[in-house]
Amino acid sequence: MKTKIIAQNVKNMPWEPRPEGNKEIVWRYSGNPIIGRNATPSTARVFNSALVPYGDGFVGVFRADDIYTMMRVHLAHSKDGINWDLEDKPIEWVDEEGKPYQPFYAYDPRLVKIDDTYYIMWCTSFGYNPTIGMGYTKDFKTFTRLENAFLPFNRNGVLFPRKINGNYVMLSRPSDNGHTPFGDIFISESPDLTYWGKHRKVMAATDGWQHLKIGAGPIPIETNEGWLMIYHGVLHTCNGYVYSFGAALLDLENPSKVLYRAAPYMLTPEADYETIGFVPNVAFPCSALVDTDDGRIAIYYGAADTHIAVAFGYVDEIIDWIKKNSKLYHGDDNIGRD
Ligand code: BMA
Repeated sequence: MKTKIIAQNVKNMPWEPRPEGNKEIVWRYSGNPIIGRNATPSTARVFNSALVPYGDGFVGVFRADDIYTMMRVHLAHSKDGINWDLEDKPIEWVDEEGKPYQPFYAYDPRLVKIDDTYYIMWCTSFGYNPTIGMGYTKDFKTFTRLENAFLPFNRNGVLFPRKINGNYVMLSRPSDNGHTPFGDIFISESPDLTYWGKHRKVMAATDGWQHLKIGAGPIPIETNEGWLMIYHGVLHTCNGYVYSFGAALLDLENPSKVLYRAAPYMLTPEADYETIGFVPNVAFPCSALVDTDDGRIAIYYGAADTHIAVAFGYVDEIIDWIKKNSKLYHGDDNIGRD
């Protein structure tokens, strides 16, 4: 392996080798979708979700829309990363004094381990408007909410897995209250996860599969080539939005700077479980596992707002592919604040 990866190592990776003759940069797991409709009595659909290695298996925070079509986040455990035990009740949050503090709704969670703490970001309701909710757990039993990171309207808050130049760093996508018809990726810093500032623009929606809006996906993966950022991009068709995903490399010390950005998508909805469902044509990645020894990667994505699916690849190949197909757009070259 050429690339050096600094991330939470996954030994017992869920994995399937590239099918013979497959030339795509990432390939779909043949057992997709791994979880879907009516997984528990209270949950109708389980999709955009995040997980990390934990103990001798995995733990995850899963987006589930319930039988009233409310957006919730539930805890789930797995031995192999493929078969999941999903709790029927949503995660119950407390505030920093230990008093119950439940969000009105919660969706599209991300999950990252920093030191001995697991941080969860999600799209939360703040005065019934969406913004980035944050909290942490050390044991997946008690979940403590922190201050909401940003003012409404915002979505797709993704914390980096370590401080950079002394500060926590978070990607986000300022938006509006509906099915937002715009959106670029921004980055903010905080010394303490309470006060956020030094906001910069990372990159903008451009053309083709990512012409309408973009949003960060899994926790960025640190490599010697830069931060590997997998993100979703949206195309507006006459039949609605199509969510694909692609990848870019961000500067290690200044991740508001895009080094390379692949022009084509990595994956666009093609399989039935991506094109048919509650919201057809959605592939929405929120999480990735990596084996830092051999660079295998498993990308978890929500499919058609109905199921969870997995795609596999190699970090080495993805980085080569990004560089070979890179096209930087106006706004990617660290204009920061203009
Ligand atoms: C976005 C979010 C995602 C969803 C996507 C497609 O705005 O709400 O949770 O997967 O739309 O419906």
